[in-house]
Amino acid sequence: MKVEKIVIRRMKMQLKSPFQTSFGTQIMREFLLLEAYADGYVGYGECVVNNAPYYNEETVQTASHLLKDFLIPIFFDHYEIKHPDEISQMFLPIRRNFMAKSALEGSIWDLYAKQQNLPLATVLGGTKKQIEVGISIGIQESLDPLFHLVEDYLNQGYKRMKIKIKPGKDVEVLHALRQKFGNIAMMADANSAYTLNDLSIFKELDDLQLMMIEQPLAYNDMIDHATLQKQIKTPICLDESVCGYEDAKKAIDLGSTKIINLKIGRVGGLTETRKIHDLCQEKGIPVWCGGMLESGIGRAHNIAIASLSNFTLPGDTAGSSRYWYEDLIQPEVKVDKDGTIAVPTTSGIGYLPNLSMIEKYTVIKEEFIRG
Ligand code: OSB
Ligand code: MG
Repeated sequence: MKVEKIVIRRMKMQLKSPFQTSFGTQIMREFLLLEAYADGYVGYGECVVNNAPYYNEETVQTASHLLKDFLIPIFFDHYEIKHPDEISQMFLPIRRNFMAKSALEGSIWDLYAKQQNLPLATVLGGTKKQIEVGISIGIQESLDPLFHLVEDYLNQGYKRMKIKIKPGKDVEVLHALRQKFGNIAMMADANSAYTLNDLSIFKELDDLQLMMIEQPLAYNDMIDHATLQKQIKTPICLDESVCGYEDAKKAIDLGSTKIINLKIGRVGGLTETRKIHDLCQEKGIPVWCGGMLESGIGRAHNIAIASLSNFTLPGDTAGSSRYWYEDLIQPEVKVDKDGTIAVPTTSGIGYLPNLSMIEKYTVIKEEFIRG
């Protein structure tokens, strides 16, 4: 495969409603879309960064710098590639910047699958025909709107409710949901808002039969999470702390995590995600696919990877309409009444780009042609 041209688009899309986590509130999504051109095919990738470095250290600016000045030149230096697995090898000398790397790799995976005339899910080794999905619900001002959201999402079929928490909005909120909705599948995501001094809060949460608690402690910690896990029954699920295969291995060996939320962008791409998936399968650690409020392009990549067999828990890949008035793909991602999304059976990501929508939400478009 010889890629002739890469296009980076800086995108700006407004969410239907603000999304609040313990690190802030988001209404505008600013991210990058990548297009890779070869032999009449176009591969699409999404760089799931934000305009501010609150979830991880990357931003739209740092990712476009890395892509333009390092990753695309390195990629173009290689005359031809046979398989997308080669890309993470090429990028090894560049430290971290996982979301930037993942975006370019993702566009090449889509391109590769299209050239093979196979679904991306299939070339990744996915076997499931549909994936089970839950939904991630942001922090709400009061209980009433939260009750309405949960009721609505349960009616839509979502298989588990993930409730964002922060100090002051935790035990009481989750307890109220248990009382109102009974035995629903429910978990919490703290996005690193607590420390080991909050042990009493985690002990109270232990009585609420949560499926898991996601990233309760520091974004880069593994030691304190292991200490905490020894003292609570609720399984800990790491998100922010796992930025690659080595992290996953260490976290599992230390006992810092019993479940892993896998995000393609956070770990540097599909190749790395699959390696972590295989490791977890070997070690008996279930995984599920997280989200970064993606457009349809990134969402389609999530659906493809979630078709692998050790994605045994419902993920955060909700339908397009949960986020967007209009999405960048056709058809939009739809969640069936039974809380599943059908894995596409057409080639590549399996959804067509909606070119007029992509143009509409493009702020800056830059082209890079192989020299
Ligand atoms: O921690 O999983 C997270 C969104 C942005 C940044 C971090 C997270 C999230 C979500 C939303 O929980 C997942 C989604 O619906 O895409
Ligand atoms: Mg999370």
